[in-house]
Amino acid sequence: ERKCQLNGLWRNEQDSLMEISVVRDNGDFQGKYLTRVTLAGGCARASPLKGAQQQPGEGGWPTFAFTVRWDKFSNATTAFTGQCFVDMSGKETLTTMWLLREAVGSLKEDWKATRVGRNVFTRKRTQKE
Ligand code: B9F
Repeated sequence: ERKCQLNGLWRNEQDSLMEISVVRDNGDFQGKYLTRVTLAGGCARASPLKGAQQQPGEGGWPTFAFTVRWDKFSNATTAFTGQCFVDMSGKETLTTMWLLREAVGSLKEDWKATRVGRNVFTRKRTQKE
């Protein structure tokens, strides 16, 4: 049963795509993230993603966290945390919140370095079993 396994292609409400290609037995995963929105202008490029998912167990739907390094843009990083849900029809939804950390030049600018938000992901394509 692959429900709430994070492998595959996901899209959020901002039209960003995330492809999770490797999920290890211990829950560690990696993939790439293509953001549709950027604050830098220019075309979107794939950025590396790494995370960890709790093992699906008795405690309800699993939680997870991952980071995206915006290495094509700058040395900014986003950390996401979220949970996977499955509805009656079997549709999976990932609800997340994120912190985007921008590199600033000095401690005096630290106050403005972090943005916060929410993203909801659904599967773009179902995976073949
Ligand atoms: O626009 C960001 C960025 C990093 C350095 C220059 C530009 C990179 C893309 C972030 C995408 C965010 C949203 N996309 C999505 O799917 S991550 C959370 C949202 N969910 C200047 C410095 C830091 C930001 C702007 Fe930049």
